[in-house]
Amino acid sequence: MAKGALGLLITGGTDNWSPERWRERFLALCPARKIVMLPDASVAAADIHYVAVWKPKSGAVAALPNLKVIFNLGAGVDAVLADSSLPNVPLVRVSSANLTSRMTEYVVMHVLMLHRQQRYYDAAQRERIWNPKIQWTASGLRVGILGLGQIALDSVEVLKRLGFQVAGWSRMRRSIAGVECFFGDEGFAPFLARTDVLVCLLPLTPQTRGILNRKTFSLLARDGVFGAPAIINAGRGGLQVEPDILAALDDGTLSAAVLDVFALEPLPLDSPFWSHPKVTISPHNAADTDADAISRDVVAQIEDFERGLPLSNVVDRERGY
Ligand code: NDP
Ligand code: OXD
Repeated sequence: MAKGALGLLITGGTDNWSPERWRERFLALCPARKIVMLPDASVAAADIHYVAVWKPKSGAVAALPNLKVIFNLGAGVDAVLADSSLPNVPLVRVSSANLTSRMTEYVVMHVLMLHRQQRYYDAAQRERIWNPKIQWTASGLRVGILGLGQIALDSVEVLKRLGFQVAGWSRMRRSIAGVECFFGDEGFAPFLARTDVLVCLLPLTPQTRGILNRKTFSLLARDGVFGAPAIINAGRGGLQVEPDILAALDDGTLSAAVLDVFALEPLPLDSPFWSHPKVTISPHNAADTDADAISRDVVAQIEDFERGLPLSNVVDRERGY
């Protein structure tokens, strides 16, 4: 019997992330299975049993009557769940040690850049200014992480090892050695009140949308070493209210913003973030994904699924992550 086909619904991406490159990868891994880029008139919709998606167009997955599993090619599933016509089949996301350690590199690098005032030294170098600033110890800085999931837990361990005072905020109660854990609505304000650097590693859901807003910034600690708190967002652009970030930087509520993600990506050329002196941006690549490893995982999961074994990293559609 022919194996169920794998359809690809991949928006955007160049080089390693181009839809064609993904197709080549899957073909190399499972030559006996039909791999098609959808829509494809040469294959009956009923023969597609699996799809691998990245930001699929709304409605594109709904037209596949025998779909069994949707594989999202990244960790965040907000773009997939935004489609109200999504069939009710398991949605699998990426959760890998490789992605997690790249995210940890990003988080730790930017906490250290803020902590060691590296932006100041970059500017001073350009002006040939030799002016060492006060250097405080890591234990003097309170880092607070929004989200205590797969990615945050790894960052927490490295930040702790470096000596920072680390706290985290989650939906459910968590307990992590050496970390002050807060949860739910009640824990939000006390968590912010002890935080100098707010790192956002939340998924984008209806509950978390716009959480990085003026009210949130105003609740952050103001007695820290920087004088005013700083934020780092590597979750999703929809988590931040961008005019609020700009206003908070301009009136001194925030001392700095480090942003990897934006409401609109690519960031429009006329965005004030590009040239703002207190903003550090990167083009949504806090963690580049290892496409070869992800395709191997998708294929291994399909094979396990067909043997009757459970899928891993299945998203809880009710929770939205
Ligand atoms: P997880 O699903 O493992 O963890 C999510 C965490 O967020 C959990 O701790 C969860 O709480 C918490 N959370 C969710 N909703 C709420 C809420 N309403 N209130 C409080 N806490 C909440 O996700 P990952 O760590 O794997 O990934 C996080 C996000 O990082 C992804 O969704 C994606 O958007 C982003 N990402 C960005 C990348 C980039 O390159 N910029 C790369 C990879 C991911 P609880 O523990 O109670 O469930
Ligand atoms: C992801 C991402 O969610 O790269 O994997 O943003």
